[in-house]
Amino acid sequence: MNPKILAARKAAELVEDGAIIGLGSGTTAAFAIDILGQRVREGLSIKAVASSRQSEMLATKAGIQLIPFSEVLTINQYIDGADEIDEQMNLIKGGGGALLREKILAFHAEKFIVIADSSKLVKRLGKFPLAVEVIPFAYELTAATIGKLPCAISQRMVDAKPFVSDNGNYILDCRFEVIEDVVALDRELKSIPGVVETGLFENGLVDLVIIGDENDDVKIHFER
Ligand code: A5P
Repeated sequence: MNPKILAARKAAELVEDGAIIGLGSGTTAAFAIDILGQRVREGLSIKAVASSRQSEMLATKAGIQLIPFSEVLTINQYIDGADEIDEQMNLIKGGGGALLREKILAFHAEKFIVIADSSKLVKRLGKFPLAVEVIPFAYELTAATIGKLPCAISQRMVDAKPFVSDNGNYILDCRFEVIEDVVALDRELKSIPGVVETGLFENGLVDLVIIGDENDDVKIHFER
């Protein structure tokens, strides 16, 4: 079976009746939304908030009730994928461009459950380009300053036009190859005016990492 489905299923099994769930973005999170939808049709009662317009649409299609943030007192579990997971359980996220909303949900969740296939496990972060969300105003200046860091930087494009996030911002993909200090780099990038958020999720945000592999095995790699 697809290892992403194995991880998504395991996470969906942890969801209990009455929970408020944060829905992540990307292909692995989409499997989780689909499986949660099946559980809802079988009688599970949950409410949800989503980290992207795409996931909102998937949740609606799956029959999961979405609620406005004004009604959210707590997010019991936030379930989302990752692009890279290092040995300390720091993450790179944002391959789908939803990093800002994802980080907001991960930060406020009681439990952040990361689901992925084993290809996402790396010794150190950095091969996957780090997404940095920037305000369109003067983004050329913002990009030039980020470009002074040891990374290859490119603006994310779709059909030869700038990719625009759900928040109306641009994404700069920064390939560092190796990120020595996750917290320091996140802080340094966010000290540049115009940078809204980075795809670096430090391990303090993460509570559980579930990995599916090619041998149909699913393992919990980290539990806080
Ligand atoms: C979306 O912005 C991302 O953070 C995704 O969670 C990440 O890119 C993982 O995506 P897949 O589950 O599609 O591999």
